[in-house]
Amino acid sequence: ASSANFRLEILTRHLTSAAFASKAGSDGQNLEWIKISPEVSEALKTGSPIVALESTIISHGMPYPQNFETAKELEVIVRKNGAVPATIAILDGVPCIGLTTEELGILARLGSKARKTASRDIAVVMAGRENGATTVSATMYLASVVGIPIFVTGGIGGVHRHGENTLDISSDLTELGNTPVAVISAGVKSILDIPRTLEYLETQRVTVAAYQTDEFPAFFTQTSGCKAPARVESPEHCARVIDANIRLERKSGILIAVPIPREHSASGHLIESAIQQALQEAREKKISGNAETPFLLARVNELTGGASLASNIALVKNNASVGAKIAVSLAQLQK
Ligand code: PSU
Ligand code: MN
Repeated sequence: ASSANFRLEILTRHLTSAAFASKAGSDGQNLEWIKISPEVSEALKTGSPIVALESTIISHGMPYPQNFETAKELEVIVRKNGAVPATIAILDGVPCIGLTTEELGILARLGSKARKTASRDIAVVMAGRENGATTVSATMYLASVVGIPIFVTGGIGGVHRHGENTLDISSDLTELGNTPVAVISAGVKSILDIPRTLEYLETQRVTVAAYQTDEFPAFFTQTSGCKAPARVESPEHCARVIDANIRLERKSGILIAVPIPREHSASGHLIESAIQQALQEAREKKISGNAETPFLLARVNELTGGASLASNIALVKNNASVGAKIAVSLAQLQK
């Protein structure tokens, strides 16, 4: 009964969105407020597995053309593992759930000219008919609006170092506290304060589990020195955790932390020292707020001669494969 309810809920949400969309489109401005691709729309109707993907990672997280190649490859990996990819972004003010290859290309070429769009920014980007690359918080929110329960990314935002003074805590964490979507990531980067990030996730009631490990991973490295609150062993195990949260009607999200594959973690310590230098430079240049994460990512990539980018691409691909398998298991559980 629970699975039938869940599917009904997804369908209702979807129909509601579609109704809103056509309403918005008939007001003479020819502007739909949300656009769901035909493929994603069909998958929502039939209860087929879907994986949401974010777009800030494309625009601000990686340089062109690697960002475009990666965006396309992630979709291929999701499909190979039996799920439908739904990359989410805002184009000309319209939140889009599922992008065409051409649209992925537009976003990849726009790079940081697209606005980095967190949850709070969605309305502004819509009203201004801008192009917005959605962060983890905005992507989660839009995925939940249409009823997609699983979302794959590289790393989430967190409590910044010195966050206890600056209050710079990514809205990814509060969105995780308020939006019932499971986020598959490689943990958080050590550009952030990992112990405080874990504390804050607990405060936000987020279910956090590490995949096949006891430790919470630190993005470029498999370990962070912090123990994960829970451990999951397989895609089926993850799906059971997600299914339990859905049955409980918990309104908060889930974070599944998948360590970077061992064969790609070799340069982890080299990258770690680059991170220290980049943090120092960010402080000297007084870079803060939402410019900090993109600055650090780009600078670490320069300092490591591209090694961090290669690791980043490898771990996101791995997350896409794990995430798609979880989506397939979840769809089976809810049949
Ligand atoms: N961490 C990464 N790569 C990224 C981001 C974070 O390793 O691309 C992006 C994600 O979109 C994340 C956002 O949601 O940065 C967090 O930004 P902020 O710290 O400003 O909240
Ligand atoms: Mn911030």
